[in-house]
Amino acid sequence: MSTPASTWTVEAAAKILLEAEATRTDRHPITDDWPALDLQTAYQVQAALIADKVAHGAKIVGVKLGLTSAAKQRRMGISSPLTAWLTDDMVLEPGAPLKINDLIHPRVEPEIVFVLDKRLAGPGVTRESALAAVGSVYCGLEVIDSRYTDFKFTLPDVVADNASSAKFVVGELKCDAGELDLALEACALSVNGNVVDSATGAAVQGHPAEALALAANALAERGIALESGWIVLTGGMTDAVFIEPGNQIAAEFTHLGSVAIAGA
Ligand code: 0L1
Ligand code: MG
Repeated sequence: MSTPASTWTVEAAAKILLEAEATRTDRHPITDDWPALDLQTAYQVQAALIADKVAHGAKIVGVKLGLTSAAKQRRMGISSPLTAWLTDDMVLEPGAPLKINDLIHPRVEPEIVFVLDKRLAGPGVTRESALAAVGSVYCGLEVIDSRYTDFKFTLPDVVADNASSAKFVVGELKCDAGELDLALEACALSVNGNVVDSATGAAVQGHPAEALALAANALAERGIALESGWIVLTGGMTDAVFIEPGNQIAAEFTHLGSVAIAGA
């Protein structure tokens, strides 16, 4: 039985999404029952959900951008990028297996990852000022696991769901962002050794530092700055691929090294 629209609140929506994650049960979009859920309220749901995780011991380690590439926007049918939170319990160490049964229907996507060595606060952040706050750059893989059936959602739904966040792994090769042309940095995504997709950093808003600037300026509208030491996932460069037990998903970059996840 669905909850009547009149009884929905930010806290109720956050609780339902947290339960879906904890019980590994997918559900229909919240906007099916609560059509009035707008973007601003969806970010409040996201904040409530993260506050609950922090209250239970999780630590914020950074932010992620979602839907920053045309490949991702086309697949999800949503043309606006969004921001969400990374917590320490999402970190997957390089080489650690991904336990598929801990998740609902995980997919994996390659990303360019920044680690900041300066605080970055909008508004007015540009690609150049964003890059000046970056300490190092890495390759990465994000595991997304929408709490919505078949990854079908509207923009407010996915924002409320912390942008389908589940896990992420950061590659071991540390690079200097100033020494690379990240728009030209190429990535080949493979499943069990077969390349299934490829992209360059230009796929991410023209340059991954544009995505970082976008995050800083968007978060500033909510009074939030990016802190020194934070990790920033700049968004999936290609469409995401499903991962199953026994599968190995790998991303090989031209200069940023390579990173892989094995499904167990
Ligand atoms: O990096 C991304 O674009 C993640 C988007 C999150 C939404 C999704 O694809 O489920
Ligand atoms: Mg992503």
